[in-house]
Parts: sequence; C-alpha cells; structure tokens
Amino acid sequence: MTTQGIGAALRRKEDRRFLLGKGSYTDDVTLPNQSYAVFVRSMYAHAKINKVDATAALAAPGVLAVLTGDDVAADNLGGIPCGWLVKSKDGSNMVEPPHPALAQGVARHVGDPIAMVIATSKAAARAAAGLVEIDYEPLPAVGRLADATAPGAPLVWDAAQGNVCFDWHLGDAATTDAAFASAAHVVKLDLTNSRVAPNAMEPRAANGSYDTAGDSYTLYTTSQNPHLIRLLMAAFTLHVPEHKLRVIAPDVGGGFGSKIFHYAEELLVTWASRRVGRPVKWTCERSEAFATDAHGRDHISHAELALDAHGKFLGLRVQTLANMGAYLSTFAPAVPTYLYGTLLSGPYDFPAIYAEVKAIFTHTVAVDAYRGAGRPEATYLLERLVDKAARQLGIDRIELRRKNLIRADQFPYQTQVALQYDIGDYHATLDLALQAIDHAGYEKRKAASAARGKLRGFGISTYIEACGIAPSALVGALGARAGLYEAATIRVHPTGSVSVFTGTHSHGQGHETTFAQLVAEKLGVSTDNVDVVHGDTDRIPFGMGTYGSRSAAVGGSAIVKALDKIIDKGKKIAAHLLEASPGDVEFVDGSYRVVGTDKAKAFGEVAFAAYVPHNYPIDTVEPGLEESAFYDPKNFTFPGGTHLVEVEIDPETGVVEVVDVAISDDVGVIINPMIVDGQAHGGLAQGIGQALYEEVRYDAEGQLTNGTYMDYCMPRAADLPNFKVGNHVTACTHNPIGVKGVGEVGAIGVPPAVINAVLDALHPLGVTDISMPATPEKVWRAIQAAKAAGQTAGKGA
Ligand code: MCN
Repeated sequence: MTTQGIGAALRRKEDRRFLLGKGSYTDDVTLPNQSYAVFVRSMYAHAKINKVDATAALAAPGVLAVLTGDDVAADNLGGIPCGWLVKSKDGSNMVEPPHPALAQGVARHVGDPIAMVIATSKAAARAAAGLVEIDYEPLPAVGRLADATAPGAPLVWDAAQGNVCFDWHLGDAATTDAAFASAAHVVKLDLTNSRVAPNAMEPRAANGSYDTAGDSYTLYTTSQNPHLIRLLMAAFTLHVPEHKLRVIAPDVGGGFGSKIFHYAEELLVTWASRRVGRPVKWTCERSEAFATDAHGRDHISHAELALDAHGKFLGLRVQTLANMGAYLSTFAPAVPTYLYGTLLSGPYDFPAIYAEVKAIFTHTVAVDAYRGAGRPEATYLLERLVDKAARQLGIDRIELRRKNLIRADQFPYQTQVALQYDIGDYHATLDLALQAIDHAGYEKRKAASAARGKLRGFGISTYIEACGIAPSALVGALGARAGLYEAATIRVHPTGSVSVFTGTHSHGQGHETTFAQLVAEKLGVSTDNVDVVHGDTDRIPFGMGTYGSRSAAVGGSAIVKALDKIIDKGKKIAAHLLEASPGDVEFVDGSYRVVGTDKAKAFGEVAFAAYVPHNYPIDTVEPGLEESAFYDPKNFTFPGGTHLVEVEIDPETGVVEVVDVAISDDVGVIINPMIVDGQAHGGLAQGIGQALYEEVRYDAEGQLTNGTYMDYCMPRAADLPNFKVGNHVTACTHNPIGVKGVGEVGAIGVPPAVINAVLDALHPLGVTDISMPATPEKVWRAIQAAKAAGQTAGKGA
C-alpha cells in the first residue's frame, strides 16, 4: 500500500535541483560557436519604415549579420499564424492580418521587431544594434482600447474598419430581451478589466542551431508547449518537415500563459542559425519583455442584470470590447469569446444570457491568454454586478448569491451560453469559506479597525471556471485549428522503475511530482523510482502542452490510461508466471495475485519477466513493458468556489491592505494537497496584484509608459497575508481521476473579491465605483471626490 499516491502531500521532486540552483534554463544552454542576437525594435507605435541602413552595424566588431524584413520576405518565411478562427455574428471570418516575423514596411506597435543583429558576443550585438539606422515616418496611432472605435480613429489595418477584428455574439437575444422586459429590477454597470503583463520570473529566450550533416534544426525555447511550436514552425513559418526540427523547452521559469504562443524570435534565431552557420541565442531583457510578451485582459464592458422582485436572476446582457493589440497572437481570438462569453453564467442559474464581444485592434503589443484567460474577466464582471445588485435592491450580498447559485441537485447543469457543467456544490464552498474567515466575527473586526482609524471592507466572489481544455471536436467546431487531447507514454524499465513521457509541460506546476504520484497510485511504485520527461519533441509523444489548467485533467488522464494498459499487459504476464488464467488475477497494492489465494508476483518481477522473457507467454504477449495513450476529454472540467477578502484602508493615504483572505475551491479529487495549495497561493498573489497594483499603461499615441519595474508595481510577499485555503471536493464525472484544474483558480476568483471589499469599505463615504488597480492615489482621489460631492449635496440641501 503506497502512501505516495493520490492525496499525499509530497514535497516537490523538482525542488532539489531548483533549490540547489541546478535548474537548466534556455539561457543556460550555450552551444559550441554560440552567437547572440539582439533585436532593433520600433520606438513608434505606428510608423512607415522608409529604410533600414545596416552599413555601420555590419562594420562593427564581431557582427555576423544584420537581418531585416526584406531578408525574411526573400527567404519566404511564413507569417506568425493565429491558431483560432472566430466568426462574426454575420458569419464572416475575423480579420486576420499578416504578421511578418520582422516588420515589412510598417511598424505597428512599440517593440515591433525591425532588424536582428547577430554577433559573436551579446555585448557586440547590443553595441551594433545601436548603429542600425532606421528612417521612420511616424503615422497616427491609437494606443488605447477606449479610443480605438471612435469615428476617425487611426486604423491599425485597412481591412479592419473601425479597428474591428470580429463582432461576435453568444446566447439568445430575444429571450434575454423578454427577461429584461418582465424584470422588477435592472442593474447596470460599466467596467474595465485592466491590462496586465505576465512577468514570469524567467524572461523569454530562444537558442536555434542548424546541423549541416543532418540538414536539421534544434530550437531551445522558453515554451509551454514545444510540440505546438514545432507544428507551427514546420507548417507555417520555417517550412521544414517536422522530423527536421527538434524543439526543446528545458526548465522554464514560469509562463502564466505568455509562453504558450509562437513568437517571432524563436523562428528568427532558428532560421538565422543556418544563415550565419552558428547557433544563435536571444534572451529577452526585462523592459523588452514588457513591450513584447503578449499581455492579458484589457476589456471594456457594459453589463445589465435583470432580477425579479425577490432577487432571482432573470437575465444577463453584456457588451464587451476586447483589445487584441496590433497582431493576432496564437490564441487571442479564443480568449474573449470561448473562454469568456461561455463563462458568463458563472456559478449562477440564469434563464437567459446574451453577450456581444467586439475584438478591437490597437497599436499595442498583442493581448492573449494570461493566467485565467477570459475567465477572470467573466468573473470580475459578474461579481461586481452581483454586488451592485445587492446594494441596489437592499439584499445581503451573501444571501443574493445563495439564492441564485446553481444547487447541487441541478447538475449536470446546462447554461444558456453553451457549456454544460458536470458537477459542483457551490453552496458548500460558500459555507466553508465563510467559516474559514469567521464571517460571524466580522463586525467586531470592523469596529476594531475603525478604532484604529481604518476603514474595513469585506469582499466576496463566487466563481466558476472551465478548464482542462478540452474535447477536440468541440473546440474544432468553435474555431480551434488544433486538437486539444493529450498524450503519454509509460516505459517500465526491467527492474520496475518507470519513465513517464508526457506531452504537457511543467514550468512551476510540479508535474514531476504529481504525475509520479499517479504512477505510485496505480502501480505501487515509489515516486523515487519514477522519472517524468517533458519538454523535448524528440523524446515525448505529440502533445498539446500546458495552459488552461489542463495538465492534470487531460495529461494526467492520458497517463492513467497508459498505466491501465501496463497493468493489463502485466496481468497476462503474471497469469502465465502464476499458472492461472488472466481472469483470475487481480492487481492490488503493487502485486498481481490469484484471487482467493496467496499466490502473487510483485510488479517488479513481472516487469523483469517482460524484458527477460525466458518463461513467457510469447505466443500471445509481446516482450517489453511500454504503453502509450492519447486522451481526448468528453468535456471541460469546472472548478468553482468562493473567495473572501478583508481589507483595511487608510483614509488619509488611500493605501489598501489585504488583511485576510479565505478561499474554498472545488478542484476535484486532489492529487497533491501541498501543490494544490501552492497553486492557489500563486494565483491569489497574481489576482491581488491585478486588483491593487498592476496595470500596463499605453498613452493615447501608443507609447508604453510603465514598461519597467520602476513603474509597474508587482505584489511582494509583504503585501499579502497568510492565505486560508480550503477545499471541498466533488469529483469530475468524466475523467478517470476525478480531477479538475487548479492552476488558475486564484487569479480568477480573487480580483472581484478584493475590489468588492474596497468598495464595501468606502461605501459609507459615498464611493460607489473604483477600477482596477485600486492604487492608493485612486482610492484617495475617490475619497476626496466623494467628500466634495457630499459637501456640495449638503450645501444644496
Ligand atoms: N493538481 C492536483 N490536484 C488537482 C488539480 C491539480 O494535485 N485536483 C496538480 C497538478 O497535478 C499540477 C498542478 O496541480 O501539478 C497544476 O495542475 P493543473 O491545474 O492541471 O494546471 P497545469 O499543470 O495545466 O498548469 C497550467 C496552469 C496555468 S493555465 C497557468 S497560467 C499557471 C499555473 O498553471 N502558470 C503557472 N500555475 C503556474 N505555476 C507556476 N509556478 N508557474 C506558472 O507559469
């Protein structure tokens, strides 16, 4: 009986190498004859490029090449493709503009790469990059979503009139209109979801090399899905057969979504390595990352909620503008549609929903998936709206939610926005979180805060997310240009140790531990004897990588399927060794036993027999013990829960302190509670970051005004309280583990809880709205404005 299987809080196997500083990241890879690339990037948000003069740069010491958009065109490199086609409500395809790897004739955002300087050292490349002369002709630009649809706004693409990429809708407009017509109350809210930068600890990097003997390429890259990168490069950008390109994503220091996408730099270093006859390495600078990593969120929405006289939800109407940036990144169109519109029912029982989403081009870097991707935006909108409704109707916020949450007996629950939730118990997670934060004692704590001159606020968010992306047929019908299954190979070695080859990629999520726990659970093998291999297209089966909190639910299920095949094959071998019929043999606690007897063979003995088949059922069973499986899920999984926050605000300075956070999530059957807690902690930190500190700002002309850590504020440990993390488990009904996803829950649930807490604290002063991030300045100004309005009203009366 193993104590290392599902449910064991094992420390992460991978921590040994990370804590010893022995991780091997892309920038750690230095190949013989290594050369280095530095990119010359547009300083304008929109400009015609009349000429790129590389004469001086080419003459500089150590320079091997300066490559431009003309070279990219001459070598017929393909443009960076978009992986998801969204159609507008009139049936037309989205506007899908070209995306050359190096700008050709026009630059469309600050940071758009124009030239690539390659030299024998990084310093030489950097020095020479300063010598590349670009003759720009600045053009009018639009840097902000709010301005991009105004009549006469500068166009990013002529083909996209009004800068509209697509105009999509979901739900039933007529039913929703009827619901609003019959409503006793209608609550309206305008809100923005701020733009954030992912800021993984390791910046992006890529190292490409060409092997003349094999006429093949190797690319080391900071990627969450090496096979997808290989597929896109083989089919669309580099144009080489897949077997001529090996993509390795070694240790990756965080991604949070931003490393899913195929970026120009990984294509360019690979292509250039053949031209210069040396490996070419590029490592992003931090300020370069702010300007070139895909950002997240950036929505402007108008939402309306219809309620009956008793506070029961009747309908929801949403109009959203979603920023795409200047080019379409790999999954960008899917984020504000199939990961947002489909989530607008949240955990609530809504009879009618209608959502319209316009995707808008601006002269900014691309916006794509960032931890949560669409689901935080849906949750933020709903939870702010529900709080506003409670206030407007004079109903307690918790009671209004309780009244409208989908009940446990309503599952499977078909929403009005396409998704069918398989299982959950939202009332249970709500009660658990309320207990954890001691909601009963809140008024006492509020009085104590007041005695210290502080305003205390309580914030709540009940949320749902869809993850474990997802059935290939469904996403295909919705416009995905890839399948979204997962693959695994289990190789049992002769002495019974096991290697797991997975198509998912771990870049901080602890797969080397949790996937080993699945092996321990199924085979009874110690996790010390399990090795998890990922991130190398030459070693792992074709898989779709890691995003959308899919690795446990989809990748883990593929592993379990392959383990079941191993167990079945082992049973035949064991039956032969035990001189029994396979039907009489069971596999329990790591041993094959003849049912009802004490005759048994340990798993290791069976594995040995498979590789030394002297006494073996050779006519019916092949030697060896290695099995593969592909797993395409039947549905998404639907984690959900309640996030509660208490804040204290200093009314003199506007500083908001998060003093308590209690969350209760349902992430299905838990493989490793310590890792699940850690994942929740990380997501919470990022969610609180967005709510209080972080925002990428472009000015009206598209200049990035806060692209450094001097200007872009990230949360630090001292800004966060100890989190109280609880779980209530309902097992996913359609995967073999019963697991749902946990990687994004914190970032999804907590931002509205923080803002709702801030507004709760400020409400007595007359503040009714505040946008993310609730910085001290913004809070202070809101307090002053409310005070001034109160004084004016007082005078008027
Ligand atoms: N797990 C578990 N029990 C469950 C669910 C999950 O033990 N019921 C474990 C899994 O086995 C895995 C971890 O928790 O070890 C996260 O699993 P899962 O929810 O499947 O998410 P993924 O592994 O697919 O990771 C992706 C997810 C996403 S989408 C983002 S964004 C994110 C996140 O994970 N980026 C991260 N967490 C991150 N953590 C780190 N350190 N770095 C990132 O870039």
